[in-house]
Amino acid sequence: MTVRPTRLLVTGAAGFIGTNFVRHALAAGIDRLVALDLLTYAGNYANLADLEADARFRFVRLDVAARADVARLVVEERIEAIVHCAAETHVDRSIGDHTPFLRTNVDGTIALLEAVRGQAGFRCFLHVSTDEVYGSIAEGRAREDWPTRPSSPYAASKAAADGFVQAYATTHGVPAVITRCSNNYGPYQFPEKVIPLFVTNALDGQPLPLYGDGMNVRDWIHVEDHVEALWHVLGLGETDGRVYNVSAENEVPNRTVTDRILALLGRPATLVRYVADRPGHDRRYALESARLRATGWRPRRSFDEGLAATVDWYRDQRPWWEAVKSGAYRDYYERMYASRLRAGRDMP
Ligand code: NAD
Ligand code: TDX
Repeated sequence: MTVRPTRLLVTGAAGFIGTNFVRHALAAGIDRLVALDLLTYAGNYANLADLEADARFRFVRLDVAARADVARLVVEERIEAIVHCAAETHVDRSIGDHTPFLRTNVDGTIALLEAVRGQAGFRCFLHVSTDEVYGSIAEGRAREDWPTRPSSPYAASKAAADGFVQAYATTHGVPAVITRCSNNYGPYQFPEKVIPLFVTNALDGQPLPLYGDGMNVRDWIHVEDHVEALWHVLGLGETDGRVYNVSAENEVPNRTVTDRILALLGRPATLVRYVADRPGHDRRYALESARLRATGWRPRRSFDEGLAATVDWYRDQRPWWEAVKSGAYRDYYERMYASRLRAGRDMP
């Protein structure tokens, strides 16, 4: 029985999955948790502010790609494991400008690997990756031994980072494991991603910009099931660079997700606008998670109950998302959607 590391560094801690993981690890009794985040547009310190009262918790604003600072922090805090969530994560933004994706997702991951390489007492680098590295899945569900075929610059940067993690495990003996999870939804998700975007737009009676024919399929998992999987993997003690897919094996077309959100909020279908598609838009994601399930992990939330709870969370947390949707977000929204919405159609 492997003992889970007790001194953790969580990168990207003020983002969606980072916030949920930090809260989970503290509630589960971790001894020390250092939360690192650069607080880019996607990072929100308010998500973590109440945790400063906990003596086990420390927040550090830092760029993961700042090698010397990251290396110093790892030594100073006697870090035993890293849960690496920090990344540029939005596919649409990566199409416009790949450069921050290369810097954070690839250089940043290498900086962390360099920081822990050869460190006595370091036990696990958990790289939080994505199903998008497999590309669009025409049939069946992707397994861990499938080749990576990234379609977007975002996915290419994540696949490259996965490769570096495996290379450092093989060449330098860095203890590492990779998780590839499907699409997450739940509390604290930045409203550029489809579910929080559509929920908050619907709450405000604004149009929901559905890409293409709305029939692209995503494999949805509640974020709490994902962070439970990360916590579980940390306890397995697997450190040879192996990959675990994380999925609820729940494939849903975007149009169905949209209909369910509207039904939960009692809003009309006339809010839906079919807009010009995302270039290179992967048609379908589907992951097989038998390898992880064989170790004892199971997702616990159904999509219906998880989506209803998520819609309730956004309904109750209007101040949280109104603050997030102000300022630079408005420019982003205008740039990304204004002309597409004008040219869009009400029905397919
Ligand atoms: P997010 O965009 O909500 O959060 C990313 C966080 O990283 C932000 O807090 C941001 O400030 C921080 N960050 C960005 N650049 C940084 C830098 N250079 N240095 C330090 N911090 C930096 O993303 P998320 O949805 O929480 O995703 C977390 C991880 O999970 C990512 O690696 C992503 O690829 C992966 N993932 C996400 C999903 C999903 O559906 N959201 C699914 C599978 C995998
Ligand atoms: O306005 C929109 N309209 C729309 O129809 C947006 C933002 C998205 N979509 C569609 C595109 C996708 O088919 O909804 C689906 C989900 O899109 P996103 O929320 O942008 O997620 P996706 O591109 O699938 O990637 C997500 O899952 C895997 C995360 O953003 C990644 O970080 C993660 O790795």
